[in-house]
Amino acid sequence: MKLHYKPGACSMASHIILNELGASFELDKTDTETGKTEAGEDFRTISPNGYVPALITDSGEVITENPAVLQYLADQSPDAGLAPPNGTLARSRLQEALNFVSSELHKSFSPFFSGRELAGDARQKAEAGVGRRAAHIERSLADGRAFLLGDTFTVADAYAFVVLNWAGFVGVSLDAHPKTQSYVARIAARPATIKAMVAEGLMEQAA
Ligand SMILES: N[C@@H](CCC(=O)N[C@@H](CS)C(=O)NCC(=O)O)C(=O)O
Repeated sequence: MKLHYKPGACSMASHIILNELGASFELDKTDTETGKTEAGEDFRTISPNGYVPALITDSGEVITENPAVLQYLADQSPDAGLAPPNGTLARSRLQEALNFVSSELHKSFSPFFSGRELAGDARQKAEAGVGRRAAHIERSLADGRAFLLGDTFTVADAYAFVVLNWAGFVGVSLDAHPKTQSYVARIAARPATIKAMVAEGLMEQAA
């Protein structure tokens, strides 16, 4: 398999999951602005929408969209338990969480990455948008569960982690959401997460 990724972008969720699975994979650092892959290909000929992640399967299929890529990876190794079995209520809960992260939490960060200066009212509005979505994560963790679906880490947690981790990067405080802060720290400490962050150049390997 090959993962087209951009350092620290949402594609890091799939990178974390590939590490969690101990899968054999290649990485291709892809510049979504120039549209060039690390291997020098035109990324739009691989994935016409031009954004990451794009996963190339061993049979050469291209899978895009975070919820689809993440579930595909989990389903390759069902024994790893990174997604509940298809057809169960728990699987619907996973899809509910993935879709929330994708269409609500992830997109609430869009104003910070638009390339335009974000200040004053516009910034306040954007921060409030992130805060409302973080409040939903906080409510999901209210019963003391370690992860979004309960006590088991799933692909939705990898995706939620990557997006929530952007808060620090764009200077949005999560102090009003202490369970969410602990959740982010818990996932940041997983060996698969550390490995992905080191490989993407976001942190240094501990001595
Ligand atoms: N709907 C897509 C959105 C992916 C997305 O927003 N990717 C961002 C990085 S987090 C990207 O590649 N942006 C560059 C661009 O849109 O040109 C998904 O869920 O996979």
